[in-house]
Amino acid sequence: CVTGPATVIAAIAAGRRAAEAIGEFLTNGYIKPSHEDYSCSRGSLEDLPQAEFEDIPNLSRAVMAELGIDDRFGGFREVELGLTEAQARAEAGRCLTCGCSAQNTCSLRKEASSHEVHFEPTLHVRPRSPIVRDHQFIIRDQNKCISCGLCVAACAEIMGPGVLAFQFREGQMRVCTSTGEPLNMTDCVSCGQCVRTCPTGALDYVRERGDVFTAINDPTKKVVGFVAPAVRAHIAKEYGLSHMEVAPFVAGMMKKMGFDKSFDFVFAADLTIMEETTELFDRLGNGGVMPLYTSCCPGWVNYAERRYPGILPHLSSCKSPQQMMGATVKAHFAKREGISLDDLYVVSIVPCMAKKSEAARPEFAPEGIRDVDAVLTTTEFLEMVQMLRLEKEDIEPAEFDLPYKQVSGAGVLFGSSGGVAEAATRMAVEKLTGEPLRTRLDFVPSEEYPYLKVATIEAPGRTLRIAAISGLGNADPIIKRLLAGDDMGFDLVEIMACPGGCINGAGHPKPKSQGETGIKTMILSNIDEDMALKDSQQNPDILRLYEDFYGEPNSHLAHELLHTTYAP
Ligand code: HC1
Ligand code: SF4
Repeated sequence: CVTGPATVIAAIAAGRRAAEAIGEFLTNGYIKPSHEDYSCSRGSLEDLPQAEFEDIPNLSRAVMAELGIDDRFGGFREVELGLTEAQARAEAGRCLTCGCSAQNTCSLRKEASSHEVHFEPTLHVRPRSPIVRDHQFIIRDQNKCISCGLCVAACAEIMGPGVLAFQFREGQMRVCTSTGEPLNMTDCVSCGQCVRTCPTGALDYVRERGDVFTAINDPTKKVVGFVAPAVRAHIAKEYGLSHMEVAPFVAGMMKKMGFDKSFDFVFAADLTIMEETTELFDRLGNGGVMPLYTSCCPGWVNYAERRYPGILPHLSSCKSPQQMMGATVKAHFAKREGISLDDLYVVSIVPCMAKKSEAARPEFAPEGIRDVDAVLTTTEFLEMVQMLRLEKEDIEPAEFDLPYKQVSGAGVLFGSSGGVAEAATRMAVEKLTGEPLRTRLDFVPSEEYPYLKVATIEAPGRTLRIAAISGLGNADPIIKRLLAGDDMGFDLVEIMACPGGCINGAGHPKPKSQGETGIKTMILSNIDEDMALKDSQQNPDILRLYEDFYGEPNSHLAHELLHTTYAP
């Protein structure tokens, strides 16, 4: 284990130099230590992959958490890590640092304790298997694996791709890919649910928070952050905030953390509705490929590209809100503020791991400059808050910034399953009737497929049939029927990879109790209910953006910046 006990030992062995390295990171941003800076109780760290020791953020977090050091930036340099070996071993007997924010409520620890398994303060040394890095963001460390099978079940039963399996290798039962290929060559959709469910940290993901700290601490950079709809649901729950307190709290948090500008991602959800609903009407009016399938969930897009390429013509050409926001900030905001793209650093804060791979796609880096420079999960964002030692009372509520300040309730609904379809329907109904839709969509479960929610809206001259489904495995039968020629009479179908939608994304910390999905859905619904601005198409800042920059939905410029194509 590198980020757990061995880190403690490494830090102790390196003594003051480690403390200084961490202090440097916390005060100045990300720095890379050299291998010679550390030594390890298991022999030379030279034996281990370099990349593991380049992640100072993990190191600092591990040391802080495991040594219980409660100090802020300035004083950190003064900390002496003078523990005895016995103390170090006692510390090492505590939890592995598994990337889990629920170490004290960890189900594995509870289960172990209920079976009278005691935590012995000894270092557990096993033969070391190399860390597997066969995916852009997911890291597998067999040394920590206890063969519980939760990742295999999450992938096959919760999500659907089913790309992980147990295989007997080198005398051990191990979790591998079912085809034996590297993970990035399989139908893995990068959702990260296997990582989220892993109770030991055997599966983990690459953090980008070090890069974000570096940008924040670089005086030449303007750091712009935007925060996704579902992140607020988690933060409201975590900090005990009411549904209307949470957005100003998050904006205040971002300002305190050092972001130069903070925007609400919901603005981009509104922009997506303008583009996607216009596309829907265009397809309906011009005999385009129908039904239209949503494309804002990158896990779903990955699944369609890898497993069902035949469905790609049905996917909306709209980029996701994350990529629309990034493209708009880099093209419109940069120009308006006179900021060179070299000095602008754009960070998205999301509940999703697949958004990391989405932002890294080459088509979203025109001329080699990414529209979104870094993607932080909710977990990473809260880890940064924790590293900065920011408490609830340190946060002054604030407003999101101009020019993307106003957002609609419809955009907030994006964060839970059915929300994208509902937001689009609000605009479609207004287009058809001239009147806003003031009731919530009455989704009912389909008789054939229990996870499929269907709503029918009667408008003058047209009946709209809308469907929503979450969990990729749940969507399989619908996709297969479509590919066999049966469109089931739908106009618009929303698919979200994670069950329940983004509120259940793997970028959130592990749930601490049952029923969290329901609570988070309710928070987003309540926000929509209490917002005066309900509809994306009525958002004054969106209308101004079209007037000043894009012209109209689906304009030439909008197509260039806000739409994309898919690759089978
Ligand atoms: Fe989602 Fe979306 S709703 S994909 O679930 O369309 O991550 O919250 O940010 O892009 O807006 C996630 C959430 C998110 C996008 C939006
Ligand atoms: Fe399966 Fe998602 Fe993990 Fe990929 S990231 S292996 S699809 S659970």
